[in-house]
Amino acid sequence: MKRRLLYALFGVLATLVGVATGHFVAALLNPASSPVLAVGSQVIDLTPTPMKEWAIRQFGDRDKAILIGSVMAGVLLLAAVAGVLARRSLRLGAGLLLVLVAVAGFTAMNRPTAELVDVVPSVAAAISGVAALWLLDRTARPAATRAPAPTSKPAEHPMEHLMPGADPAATAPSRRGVLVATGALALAAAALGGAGRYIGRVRTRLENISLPAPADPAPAFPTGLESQFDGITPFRVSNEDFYRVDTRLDVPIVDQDEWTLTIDGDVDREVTLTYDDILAMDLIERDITLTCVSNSVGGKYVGGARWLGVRLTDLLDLAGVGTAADQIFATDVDGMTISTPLALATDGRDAMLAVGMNGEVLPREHGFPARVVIPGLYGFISATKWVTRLTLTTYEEKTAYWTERDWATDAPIKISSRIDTPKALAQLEPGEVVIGGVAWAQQNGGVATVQVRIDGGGWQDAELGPSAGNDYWRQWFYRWDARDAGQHTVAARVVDGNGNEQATVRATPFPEGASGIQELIVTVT
Ligand SMILES: Nc1nc2c(c(=O)[nH]1)N[C@H]1C(S)=C(S)[C@@H](COP(=O)(O)O)O[C@H]1N2
Ligand SMILES: [Mo]
Repeated sequence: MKRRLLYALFGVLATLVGVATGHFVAALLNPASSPVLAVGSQVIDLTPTPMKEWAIRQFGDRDKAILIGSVMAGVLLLAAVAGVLARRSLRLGAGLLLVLVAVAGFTAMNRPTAELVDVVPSVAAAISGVAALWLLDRTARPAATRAPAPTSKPAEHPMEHLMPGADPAATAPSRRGVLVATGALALAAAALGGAGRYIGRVRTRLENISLPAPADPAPAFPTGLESQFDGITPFRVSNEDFYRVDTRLDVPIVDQDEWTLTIDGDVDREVTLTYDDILAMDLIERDITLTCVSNSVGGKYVGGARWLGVRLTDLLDLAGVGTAADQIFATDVDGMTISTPLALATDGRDAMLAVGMNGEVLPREHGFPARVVIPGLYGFISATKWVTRLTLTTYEEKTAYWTERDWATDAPIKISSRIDTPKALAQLEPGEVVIGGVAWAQQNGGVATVQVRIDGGGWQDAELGPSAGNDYWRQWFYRWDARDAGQHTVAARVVDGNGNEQATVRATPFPEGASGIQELIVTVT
């Protein structure tokens, strides 16, 4: 029993060595070809929509960490089985390990943009994992049984070589040897894993790029309400704090000198532009609020930023759009696709291909070298990050990633408000309580009013913070005279410039965005 446990540990350790080696080699070649990431990404793509929804609801931002964790847990369980098998037969154990790596390698090679080199990390993982298992097995096996000396009498029982030898002193495995080998391999795995992460971080620095000034700059950015009231989301969300939603486990590392953007499909002439070509065009600067279809009412997948980029219509004009197309089918570096209704993207709104965010080079998390940003549409039908291709085509002809998963194709953002302060279930001192948050609408109406309702009474107008245009959210606050001790409900809604009120009907994020009124309970002490 004890030996079985020891061998289970061997299997796990050998696998960790393999995974760390694969991750390290991938960091040098192509981070996305790391066996763990390849398998994780595949799992994301294969996960049914309701389960994905559940994971986002359940785990929020940690959904990816939990996914990688679960994949690793599953793999390590199988690794332990491989170890136990290796006690009986090293070949069998190593065979199971190889099957595991083969699945990962196959997955890595199956990604749409995979190249032949992407198999290298998996091969490295296989070699080092099996070598580690062999080494561990060698140190743990009694000497006499490792290399059965040619004897006149062949073994009669297949298990005989596992039975205790005649001279226990000569054949007993050295406990120290096992300890040393285990320790050394654990260290090696940690070192390789750490080095892989370090290389990954170094490779993601973008310090040396400088962006040109906009030909069409945005006006000076007003001071937000966060300077007056604690707890209201900053009017502009920093790049570090900006929400991130995508199907990627790691951050794609795209070399701007190798990157190109191609505009093809139903066009007069196919156009391919380099990063420098884009930077040489007239750049516009705009304050635009981005939000995710997966945001629940009151949720955090929404943010305001200042974007720098070229007008989408300027790009499309270079290619000359034909008459048949009704969608822009965008493809990212990894082959992931997002489709946008052509009519909405070209109706005069400030749709752009962004290269800068909040005065900095577009961060890798948010789509470096370039991403699409379109006001008024949810990110999943507009905001393609790491974009490499815009294909003018029809919905009939081509189906994008989320369309295949039954999400809507036409999904304008729903007008909504969020209460940032007080927090749900807050305990409040009696007296004046500032209720505050953010609200957003469509560009044709903008946020006209935000209203607050206490304990189901009438809707009271809140005060709005400064405006940065209709494509951008507004902050708001309301001074509530909280006199009566006990529980109270606080609700908020937005009304847009066309008189449309935020919908009261509750809808889930799937398939075209959540709706309803956010209401929270607080206690006045
Ligand atoms: N390449 C790519 N672009 C993508 C996605 C993605 O998964 N892959 N997710 C989209 C979704 S659902 C949203 S809401 C926005 C989020 O952009 P952010 O992560 O910069 O906030 O990016 C969009 N662009
Ligand atoms: Mo999204």
